[in-house]
Amino acid sequence: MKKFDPSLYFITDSTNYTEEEFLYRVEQALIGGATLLQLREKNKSTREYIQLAEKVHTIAKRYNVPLIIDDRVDVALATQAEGVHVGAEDMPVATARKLMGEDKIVGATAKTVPWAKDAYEQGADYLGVGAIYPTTTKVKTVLTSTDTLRDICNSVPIPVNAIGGLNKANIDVLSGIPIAGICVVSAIMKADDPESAARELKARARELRLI
Ligand code: TZP
Ligand code: MG
Repeated sequence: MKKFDPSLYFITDSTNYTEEEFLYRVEQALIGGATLLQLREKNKSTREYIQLAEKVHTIAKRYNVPLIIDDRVDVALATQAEGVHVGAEDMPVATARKLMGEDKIVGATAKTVPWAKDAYEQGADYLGVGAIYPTTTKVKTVLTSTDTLRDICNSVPIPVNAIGGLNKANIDVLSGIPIAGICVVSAIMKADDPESAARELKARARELRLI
C-alpha cells in the first residue's frame, strides 16, 4: 500500500511567475516542510504540462515528497508522478484508479457526505474538502461549512484535507475537526518567503493539533 503524508499539502499555481521563479518557490516550499505536492495547471498545453511536471518531479524526488498531478491522468502517467487529483468535472475516481493502478495515489474533491462516500467507494486515497474560506485562487468552488467538513471526516476511513483560503492566521477554525491535513495554494505560493511560510504554517497546524 502506498504511503503518503497529507499534513501540509502544497498546491502550486504558476500564474505570474517565470518558470525559474516558480520552480524556486516550489523547492523553497519543500525545504520549508510541505509533505505532499500538487502541480495544478489550468492553461497549459499537454506538452507544456508534461514538461513542467517533469521538472517539478525532479525537485520533489530530492525531498521524497510525492507529486500529484491535478486533473490529468495522462500527464501523471507520462511523468510517472506518484498520483492524480480529480474533481467533479474530471475523470471519475474509479476510472482514474483503473488507469493509474493500485500503487498510485488518487485524490478526489468532495463537498458533501454522499459525494465523499462515493469517492471513497470508487477508490480514492484521500479527499480534499472546501472551500472553507473564500479563495483568491482561480477555481470553480463553493464554500463548505466546517460542520460538513467534520461530517465528511467521520464518514470515510481515508485522510480528509481542508482547503480554501487557509493561512496561519485562520486555521484555528479547524480545531477539533479530525482532518488529516491542510491544503494551501496562496499562503505558500504567494508568500514573500515560501520556505518560512510553509514552516510557519506547519508549526501553527501542529500547535493547534490539526496535524
Ligand atoms: N479547491 C477548493 S479551494 C481551492 C481549490 C483548488 C483553492 C485554494 O487556494 P488557496 O489560495 O489556498 O485559497
Ligand atoms: Mg480538477
